[in-house]
Amino acid sequence: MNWYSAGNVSAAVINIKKEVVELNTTKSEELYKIALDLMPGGVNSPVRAFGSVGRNPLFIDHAKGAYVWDVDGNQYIDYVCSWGPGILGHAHPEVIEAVVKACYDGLTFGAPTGKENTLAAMIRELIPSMEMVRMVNSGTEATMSAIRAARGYTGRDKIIKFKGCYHGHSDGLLVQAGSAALTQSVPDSAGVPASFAQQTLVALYNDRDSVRELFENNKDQIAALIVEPVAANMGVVLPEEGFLQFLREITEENGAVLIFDEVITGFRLGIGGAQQWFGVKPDMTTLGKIVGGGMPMAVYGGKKEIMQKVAPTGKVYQAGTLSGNPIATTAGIKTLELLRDNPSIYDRIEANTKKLAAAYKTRAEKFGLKMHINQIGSLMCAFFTDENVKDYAGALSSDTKAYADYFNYMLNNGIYVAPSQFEAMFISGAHSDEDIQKTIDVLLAE
Ligand code: KE4
Repeated sequence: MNWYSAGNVSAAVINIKKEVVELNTTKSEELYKIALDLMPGGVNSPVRAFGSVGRNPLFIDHAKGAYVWDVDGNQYIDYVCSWGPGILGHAHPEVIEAVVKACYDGLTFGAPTGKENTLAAMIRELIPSMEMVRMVNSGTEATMSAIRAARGYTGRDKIIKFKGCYHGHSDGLLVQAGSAALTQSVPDSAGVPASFAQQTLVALYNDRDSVRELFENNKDQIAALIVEPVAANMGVVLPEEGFLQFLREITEENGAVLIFDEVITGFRLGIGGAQQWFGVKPDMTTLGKIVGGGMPMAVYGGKKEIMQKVAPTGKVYQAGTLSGNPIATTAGIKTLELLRDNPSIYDRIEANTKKLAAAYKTRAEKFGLKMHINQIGSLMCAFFTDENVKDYAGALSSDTKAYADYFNYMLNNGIYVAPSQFEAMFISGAHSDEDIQKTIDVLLAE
């Protein structure tokens, strides 16, 4: 069965961009209709709206291990993993037990706790470049604050980011952004004053000349260069050999702060993240997702001389009511302990990801599909193009309609992958050999 036909969006479901039509009403549909009246697009984050896959969103009832269940009782093998935090699988018993216990001691104090010391020390042990850290509540806050610290440290205003990389939704970073900004084709968001965007220079991922040119044309004006060491918000695009080392050298030469946005890759590509994987040491790093074990928690940090510019020791102001709260730190500590003390998880999830990547390639050959697979560790992406996707233009060459058909085919067969071509597929320690085999069977079905 060719999923192009099998996955064709049934007439019974109307793309949300047009209207929600009650045809085969399900509980998800009912909740969605209510949500549309309450929240923009009925969601609290745009990618959840399923806007590019031609069907209305699933409302999730609960999740456990490798599975999510929607409110209609349908079970799916989950490869979204809440966009990355779920490396241990959903509701890991030891994480839940620790969080529930912590809740009885109070949810938030707005005062320092020993747990923040524990988590900060673990982060420094596992990612030594993070000599000093500050905890915040989202990846957006982490990247926004890291850039402010870099500006305060250098006294410079401009930053460099890469087209198609996504670092959250702070004004200066919503310039040629990836993730849902790319999916919704609003890489330059409305509401961002041109004066803000002017401080953000945009280079091309894996294109050294585009970086050199910006540094040459903005001598001594660039505070920082921020990069996803593995781009995972234009689909998954790997750094070419030596590219990260090149960024390390050119930022060093120009007195600019090198920021690795490891919100996705941190503790995902191994316990030391992408900087350990590639052996390149940034000046600052941002973490999110896994570091909070599923709770709202993110971190920015790096060289002590930079971080000491942050209030109250320095003049770079940044604050947060719930930053480092005892529940999120509990979830983060337990998650990192489980990963640190069971390093074999990384071999297992990488091996399973490689198995899946091979099955996608087999599918493409078997049915003569245009498909390119990028995979590293437990991250992968199936691009619907015959180009070797190694940059933004390559990612954009993908057939997003074919992706939508693939998404619906997989969903109709009990497998939940990212509802957008420009996201990553995440494999967790909870995905069993049977789950992987079922996924392969669905991929290779006639
Ligand atoms: P949050 O503000 O969403 O916690 O993190 C922003 C962020 C920063 N840096 C990187 C590399 C990221 O991938 C993200 C957020 N990732 C997206 C998924 N690609 C979050 C999902 C969503 O926007 O709903």
